[in-house]
Amino acid sequence: MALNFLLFLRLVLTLVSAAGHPLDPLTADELTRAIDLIRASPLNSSSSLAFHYVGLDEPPKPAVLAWPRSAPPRRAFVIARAGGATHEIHVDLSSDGGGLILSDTVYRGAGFPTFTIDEQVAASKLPFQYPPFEASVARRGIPLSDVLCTTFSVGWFGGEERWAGRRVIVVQCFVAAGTANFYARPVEGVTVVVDLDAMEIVEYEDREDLPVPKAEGTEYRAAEQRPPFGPEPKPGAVVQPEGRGFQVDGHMIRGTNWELHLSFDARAGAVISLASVKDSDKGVFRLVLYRGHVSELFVPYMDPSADWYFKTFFDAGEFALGLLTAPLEPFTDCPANAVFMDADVAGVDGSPVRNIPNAMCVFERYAGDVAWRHTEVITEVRPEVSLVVRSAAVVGNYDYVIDWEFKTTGSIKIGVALSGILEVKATYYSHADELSGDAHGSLIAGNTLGVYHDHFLTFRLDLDVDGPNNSFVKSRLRPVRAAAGPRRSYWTVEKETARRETDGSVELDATELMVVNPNRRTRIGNEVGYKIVSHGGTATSLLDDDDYPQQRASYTKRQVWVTAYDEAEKWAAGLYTDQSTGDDNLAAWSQRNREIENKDIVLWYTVGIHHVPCQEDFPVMPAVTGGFELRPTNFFDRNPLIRTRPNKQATWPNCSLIN
Ligand SMILES: *[C@@H]1O[C@H](CO)[C@@H](O)[C@H](O)[C@H]1NC(C)=O
Ligand SMILES: *[C@@H]1O[C@H](CO)[C@@H](O)[C@H](O)[C@H]1NC(C)=O
Ligand SMILES: *[C@@H]1O[C@H](CO)[C@@H](O)[C@H](O)[C@H]1NC(C)=O
Ligand SMILES: [Cu+2]
Repeated sequence: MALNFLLFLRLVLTLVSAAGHPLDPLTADELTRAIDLIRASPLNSSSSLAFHYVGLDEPPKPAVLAWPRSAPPRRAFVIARAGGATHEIHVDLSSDGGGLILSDTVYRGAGFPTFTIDEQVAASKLPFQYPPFEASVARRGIPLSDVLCTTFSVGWFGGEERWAGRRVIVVQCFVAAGTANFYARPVEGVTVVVDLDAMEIVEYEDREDLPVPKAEGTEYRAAEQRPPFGPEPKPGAVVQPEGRGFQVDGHMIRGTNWELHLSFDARAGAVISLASVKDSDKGVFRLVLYRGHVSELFVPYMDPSADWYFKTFFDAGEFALGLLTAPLEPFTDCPANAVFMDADVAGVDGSPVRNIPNAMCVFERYAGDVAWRHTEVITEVRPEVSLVVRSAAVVGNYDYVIDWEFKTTGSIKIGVALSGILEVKATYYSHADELSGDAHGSLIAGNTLGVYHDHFLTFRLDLDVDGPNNSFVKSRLRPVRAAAGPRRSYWTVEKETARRETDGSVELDATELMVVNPNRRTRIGNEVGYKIVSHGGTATSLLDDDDYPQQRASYTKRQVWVTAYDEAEKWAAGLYTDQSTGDDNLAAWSQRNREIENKDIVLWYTVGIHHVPCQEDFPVMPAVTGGFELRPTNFFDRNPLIRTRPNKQATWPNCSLIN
């Protein structure tokens, strides 16, 4: 009987799990059903119905944690524009083949949803039927067929803009002739403002005939390079003769000592959930990160002139990092031992669904590094091996490679590598000596300025260290004057637990920052926790607090914020980021000053990079990296790798490369 019951139970569990994990992204079929339902609703009567976001309506945490005993209904959250209004629509997808619109509310607050790719493409084509633009291009002696235009968000500057209240985008253009690198050849001085709802040009400016930078030296394609060539590293590949150390089961990844759920969102890109680490001493998996993803990417440029002042981009909230995720190249973007995963996103006017092949890769990193070692007569060394989830978003000119690395030591390391092409400005100058003191950029090629700017990449990390109720502890190192003995000074540690959100935002300094679970202790009584370790990229914004872009991204004055968990607070610059005013951002939420001690809390970490461009960044930028680590601190009772055996001598394949 008992055996039969267990078999029955297993069957039930299998059936439930076959239906997928509650945090799985919407499938192509679910995306289509959500869109079709809205198309079949009265909203379809608006000829302008467009889908700006379609994604999983994330089930409440208790429902996710109750899975697979019970499964929450599958729901979609949709942001659509129809008849000039922004609609927030919740759709139930749980009934087979059908579905139901649960609610449809019009959003009337500040800001607009992320742009669709369709409307950006349509806007960037408008100048080509606009005679003043054709005249500007002709006056510069450029054939119109050589010109290519792209879109730039317009920002928000106090609501006094001529287009205030309307959804507009700026179109600027480049010369695509003679190079694959059109970003290096701006048609400087020409700014086109397009009303996206009316899809028409509402403003046009041609300020000055600056020279278009030459195509020479802008090529980065291997086939276009001429000798002498650069360094040519020998080919190499990571080989795992006994196979991979992790399994992929739907969206669950089970690695050497980590289990996690890997999802994908049109706005955030890769989303990590339920990351749990194996405690070999206790023989159990322990939850660390309930959910983590990129929340916002703020990139303000430092040129206040008429053509450039508005360039203060929110790449996640305005352009959607998931939509801009690029397929990863096997063997170069990811090592030979990687597994690739696709992602589905809603197509532009909702149909068809677009599949991004190789949107994410998962691999084990064997970099030949040491996890721990000691040599004393005997020699003991353990290799560092980690499980990496990688994706890359290409936001126009810039490429952002984002890595989530889960180490056998229990650390989670989050890294970002910035590459791609600088946003450049044409200038009359061709020599650095001609530049004035306040040029807003560096001369990086003839007639080409690399404009100063920042990158602020904010991560939302809902840490649930051994359970949802956590605290944020700041350990200050305080220098002390010695009262007695030969020493005159030393330092000691003063711990302070943040009680409310005002204590939860900090600038990184000598303080050790930890998220602990005060309800769980190690055998010898320390609170279990994870500390934050910075790995470069700790810049904070230097803009004045009353500057408009800074009001919108006011949270970039501090690297670390801790807030009370609220499922509505996911996007650091607000849900509606295009033309946002800063009234719905991380800093504003924090001002509510909720209690954060022994509560479900969310950690926000911003990787910040001030970028003073240099010649090596041209014509394409060698990756600049930054990141941070969440490192177990009194989480395990001892070094979790103590019983890890050293790598045994593997039977390597007979590989002709060796000879
Ligand atoms: C929605 O409207 C379009 C025209 O705007 C029409 O072609 C289409 O059939 C409509 N779809 C539904 C499901 O009513
Ligand atoms: C977390 O704390 C809240 C009170 O703030 C309490 O109601 C809840 O039971 C706690 N949850 C756990 C899992 O300890
Ligand atoms: C590799 O294989 C070739 C033939 O397949 C053999 O001649 C050679 O001895 C092998 N080398 C090693 C190192 O096993
Ligand atoms: Cu940069």
